[in-house]
Amino acid sequence: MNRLKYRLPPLPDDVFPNLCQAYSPAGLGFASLHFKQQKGGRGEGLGVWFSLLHWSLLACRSHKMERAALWSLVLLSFSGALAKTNLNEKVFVFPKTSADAYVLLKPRLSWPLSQFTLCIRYFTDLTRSYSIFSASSRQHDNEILLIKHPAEYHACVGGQCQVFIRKANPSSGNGWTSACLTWASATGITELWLDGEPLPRKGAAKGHNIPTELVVMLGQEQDSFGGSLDAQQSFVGEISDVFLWDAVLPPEQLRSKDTTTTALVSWTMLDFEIKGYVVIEPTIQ
Ligand SMILES: [Ca+2]
Repeated sequence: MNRLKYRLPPLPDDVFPNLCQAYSPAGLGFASLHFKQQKGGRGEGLGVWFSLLHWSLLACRSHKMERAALWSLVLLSFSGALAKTNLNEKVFVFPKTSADAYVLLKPRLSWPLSQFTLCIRYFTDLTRSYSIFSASSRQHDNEILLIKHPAEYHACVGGQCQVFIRKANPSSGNGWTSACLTWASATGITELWLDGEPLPRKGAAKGHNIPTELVVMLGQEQDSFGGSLDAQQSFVGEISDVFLWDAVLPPEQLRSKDTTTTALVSWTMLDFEIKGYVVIEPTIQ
């Protein structure tokens, strides 16, 4: 009796063969879309679901698998495609200088970006240059880049970089820096906010659109599409609260560090992959 309690619902007899027939071609279509856009883009998530559904239905038809097992496959495919992690109250620790430790983020852009806001918090005692956020495209290794040099920040969009200099001493007491970068294609205007305060605005890449196919990295600076990493620009320390929006957030929201707007990259629903020596730890301050 106990076993019955955990059984998944069976598919109705008349629906099952129709599903097999209807989803076989649809599954192939979505599967090909998936393999064409493996690096992210419209339809990838759907592609994963339907390709798994497709193969499970084919297997089911040819090998007469139990229908309950089919449901498990379908449910598994959905849960896998939706796996995202809430890293609230957690940080990525980058423990040491390296050219092979980083975190890949997967924003899954549905269309080219004509504007964005990037926010990130970090904690480091590095005195050399270090990358804070690096997104490369096939056209530009510095498609979106925020990098700190000893005396200045460089913010790049579409391969065009602007220098930002913070003259006032950092006011935050706990050593963490909160940085937000905004950019709008229509004007090219680029804003860098540090600890809730804006620096004088600059402009770059007016009229540019950021392509959907990006490799987004924390911890390293890319000098080619997904590679050419330099240990001397690697990040060592802690990174938290990473968000990327496809909008320029208004000043009041940037001042208050309000992250409630739906984001392409959200720290509370993060799709990521750790490469090399990077550790997730609870926040300690
Ligand atoms: Ca670069």
